Amino acid sequence: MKFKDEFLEKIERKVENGERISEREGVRLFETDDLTGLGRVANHANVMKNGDRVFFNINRHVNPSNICINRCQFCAFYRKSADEPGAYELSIPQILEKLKGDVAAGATEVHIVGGLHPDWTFDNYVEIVRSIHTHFPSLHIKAFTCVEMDHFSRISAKPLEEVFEILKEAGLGSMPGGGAEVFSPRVRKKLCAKKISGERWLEVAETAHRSGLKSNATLLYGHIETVEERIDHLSKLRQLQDKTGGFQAFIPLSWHKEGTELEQLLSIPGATGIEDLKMIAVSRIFLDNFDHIKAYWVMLGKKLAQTALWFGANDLDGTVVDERVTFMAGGKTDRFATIEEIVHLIRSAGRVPVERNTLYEPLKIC
Ligand code: V47
Repeated sequence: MKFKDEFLEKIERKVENGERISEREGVRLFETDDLTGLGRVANHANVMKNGDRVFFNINRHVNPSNICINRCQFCAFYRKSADEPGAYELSIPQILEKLKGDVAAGATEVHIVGGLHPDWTFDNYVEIVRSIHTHFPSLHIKAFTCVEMDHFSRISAKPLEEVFEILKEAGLGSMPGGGAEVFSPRVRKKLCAKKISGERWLEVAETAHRSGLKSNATLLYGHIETVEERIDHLSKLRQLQDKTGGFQAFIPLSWHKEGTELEQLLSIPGATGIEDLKMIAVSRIFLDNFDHIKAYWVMLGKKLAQTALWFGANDLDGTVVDERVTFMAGGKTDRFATIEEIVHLIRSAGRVPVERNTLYEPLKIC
C-alpha cells in the first residue's frame, strides 16, 4: 500500500534492510503529516524485533523524598526544604511498609527515584537499598538515575565505579532512565542549569554499563525543545548504545506542566496526542540498537499508551502504584494499573501480553 508521504517509502525500505536512518531523516520524520504511515513503518520496525509480544511488569515506584537541590523549572515534584508545604521524607520503615503488600501481590521490581536531598549522605541511600534487599531478597531494585549517581559520587568523594560497587553489594540490580531531560546545553541552561550536563549524564551511564549495570534512557519532550534537539538527544543515546549495549529500554516522557515554574514563565501547551505518538514512532525507527520502547502509561494515559502499541512501542511499564513526579505536575490518569487491566489493554490491541522481569526475561505469557 502506498504512503501519503512518499518519503516514508524510503524509510520503510531502510527499516526492512536493517539500515540506520540519519539525523536529517529523523527530523524529517517529525515533519510528516502522514501519521498512520509513520505508525506503519514504526510498527514494522517493532514487529521485526519483538514480534507481537508486548511486555509489562509488576512493579512499584517509591520516591523517598522530594526535597531537592536542583530546582528544575519543568518539575512540580521538588521542594526546596523540609518546611515547604508538600515536602516529605520517607523513613526506611515507611518504605518497607509500602513494599510489603506489593511483594505479597507478586511485585518483582521496585523503581526508586527521588530528589537530591541536601542533608542525606550516600550511606543513607545505600541503607535504603540494603534494607529493601534484606527484607525482600527476590525484589529487583532498579534505583537512582545518572543524576543521583553523580550526586552520590560528589557527596561521598568516591569515584563512580566505587559508588556502583557499593550499591551493587547492597542489592542494587539496575538503574532507571530518568534525569536525561534533553541533552541540548541550550535547553539545560534555561530549564535545569544546576543539573549535570548531558555529557556527564552519558558518562555516568557509560560507567554504569561498564560496571555491569543495565540502565534505561529517557527524553523529556513537549516543552521548549526543538525537533532537532530531540534527534540530537536520540543520536547521542544511539552512539553510546553502540559502544556499551547497556541500555534496555527507551522511554519518551511527555512533559506535564501543572504547578511547574516553567508553566508560570511561558505559556506552553505541552505535547498533543499526535506528538506523543510521533515521538514513540520516531524513537522506534531511529533507535535501531534499542530492543525496547516503553509507552509509559502514567504520562501518556492508558488509552494513548495502548494506541502506541501500533506506533512502535512494545512495553507498557507496569502496575507502578503511587508514582508522584507526574501526579504532582497535574497527571490525570489513574495512579495505578491492575495486572488484569494491563493484560486487557495489550490483548485488546491485538498483541500478546508477556509479564517480564526487569532484565526483560519473560516470566509468563498471559
Ligand atoms: O527524571 C520530571 C521527568 C523523570 C516532569 O527507567 C517529568 O523504566 C513529565 O525517569 N512531566 C522520572 N516528566 C520518571 C522516569 C521514568 C519513568 C518511568 C519508567 C522509567 C524507567 C523512568 O520524569 C525525571 C524527569 O526526567 N519529569 N518532571 C514533569 N513535570
